[in-house]
Amino acid sequence: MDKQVFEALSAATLPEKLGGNTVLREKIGPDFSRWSVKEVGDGNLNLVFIVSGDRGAAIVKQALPYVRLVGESWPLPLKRSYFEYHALKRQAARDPGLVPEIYFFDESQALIVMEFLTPHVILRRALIDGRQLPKIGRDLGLFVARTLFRGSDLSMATREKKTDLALFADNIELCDITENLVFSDPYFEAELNRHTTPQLDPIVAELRADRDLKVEAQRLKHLFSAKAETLCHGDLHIGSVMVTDDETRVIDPEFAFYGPISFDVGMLLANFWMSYFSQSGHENAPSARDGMRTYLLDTVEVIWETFRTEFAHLWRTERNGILYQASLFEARNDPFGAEQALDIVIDEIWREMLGFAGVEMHRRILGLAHNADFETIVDPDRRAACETRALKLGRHLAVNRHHIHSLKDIRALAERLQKE
Ligand code: SR1
Ligand code: MG
Repeated sequence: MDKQVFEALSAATLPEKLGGNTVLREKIGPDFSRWSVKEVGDGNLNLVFIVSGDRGAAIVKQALPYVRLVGESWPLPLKRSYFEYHALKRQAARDPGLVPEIYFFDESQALIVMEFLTPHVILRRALIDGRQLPKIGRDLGLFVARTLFRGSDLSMATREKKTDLALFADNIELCDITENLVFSDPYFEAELNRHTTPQLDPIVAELRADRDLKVEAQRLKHLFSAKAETLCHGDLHIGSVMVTDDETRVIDPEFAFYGPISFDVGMLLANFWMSYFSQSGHENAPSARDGMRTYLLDTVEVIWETFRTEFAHLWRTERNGILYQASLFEARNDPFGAEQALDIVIDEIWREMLGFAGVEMHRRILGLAHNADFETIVDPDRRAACETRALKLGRHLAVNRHHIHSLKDIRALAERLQKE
């Protein structure tokens, strides 16, 4: 295969194009004429193939030079594959076992060959189906704490961090997508917006006229663009997580960038709250999914508590970067100084995290990129009822984030909205 000229693969061309690759032959089987290939990509951007053969299987993920969801009219650079590769490498080092193993990366073809996860399914699909996964709360809480702490100035050597910051600073186009699609478009009549439920028109008009909400969304955008604190996954929704009852894997960090620690945490929790409100659109009888709803709110609490506890543990045991150096406090024989600083740092993450969660809930209903939790609810009245509750909680989180002090309060509001 010509290393210089990019060529999009298809199920038909893949065996011949990649059949000479020694890594693939070893993983899949030496005779590529016996490989079977299935394109399974259902995301917004890329091609994803499962390639299987006599020896085993692998995933081949290839970026396209445009946004798959929209088409060639929206070009998007292939280099996102390079950022995904580098992010996966760093995440594997920072929280071993939580991301798929990479077998091979070809920069010119924007192609990553990686472990085929089976019998894993996408977490979003599992939650729509009403499945309760016992390990995800703890696994995801640890993942965010470890990757976000260990990718920051709290942990990294300053030269290494600044070099890495420069590397990921070039992921401009994908940050641009988030800057527009998450923080701005939902709050005015942007061209790409689509809300598929006309019953939402009145609340959409209300939100777009809400000055406090728009100001908060821009303050959050300011944090997103300016607070280069750590290497974020950048698109940590429940479609970026694959699960079995025993295993959790985080995939797809092509939106990786240096941003606020709170960003990934907020995106993740928002997706559990949306799943919570979508459940009544998938149940056959009222209260049929009460257990699932309780599980989802419990999982939010497990994620946050695990994140907080692990972050505090890493703060006490691995704080070797340029921030809040232990020597600063120890020299003064002040063991409580670092604990006081930790409380302040966690409190700031909490307040930012709530805001990011709020705008993520809005953009998945009002913007371009929707999620299947709501989209697969066939009855538009039921869908509108579910989406309205999510929009209301999102508004509360974004606007009142400085006055919300516990997940118990958010739980009470979510349960109240659910009964409306
Ligand atoms: C044009 S890309 C739309 C969305 O898909 C990705 O998964 C990100 O969430 C992005 O915002
Ligand atoms: Mg993705």
